[in-house]
Amino acid sequence: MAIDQIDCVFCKIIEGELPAKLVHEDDQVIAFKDIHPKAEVHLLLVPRTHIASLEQLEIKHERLVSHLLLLLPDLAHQQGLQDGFRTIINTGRGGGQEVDHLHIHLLGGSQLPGF
Ligand code: D5M
Repeated sequence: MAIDQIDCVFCKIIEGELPAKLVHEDDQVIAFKDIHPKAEVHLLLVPRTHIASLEQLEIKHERLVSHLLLLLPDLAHQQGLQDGFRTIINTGRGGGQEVDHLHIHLLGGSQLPGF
């Protein structure tokens, strides 16, 4: 395991070493409830592969990226978000990223303020 993965909280969830409220898992991605929800529904979609952030994505991740994007509406509907949802990817400290493992926030369930 690479050094940056050893202390990665999301890698630990993926490995089953930390608990999480999973709502989806497949061979490429897991999704679970955010521990500090900012909306009625707040999920995190996380690739099983440790990729630190959007800036580390490469062309070889093309299939994974489309899989992540295509999963979003399915998960939103599964969570009862028929009226829409918000997605956020924080990148780097300047972008508000706290966990250095690429993830997409999926939020909804109450009227979110305009952005
Ligand atoms: O968002 C990182 C998000 O990860 C933040 O909303 C809290 C969430 N988080 C951190 N640890 C956990 C665990 N253990 N379970 C579930 N959710 C967690 P960022 O975009 O990096 O600022």
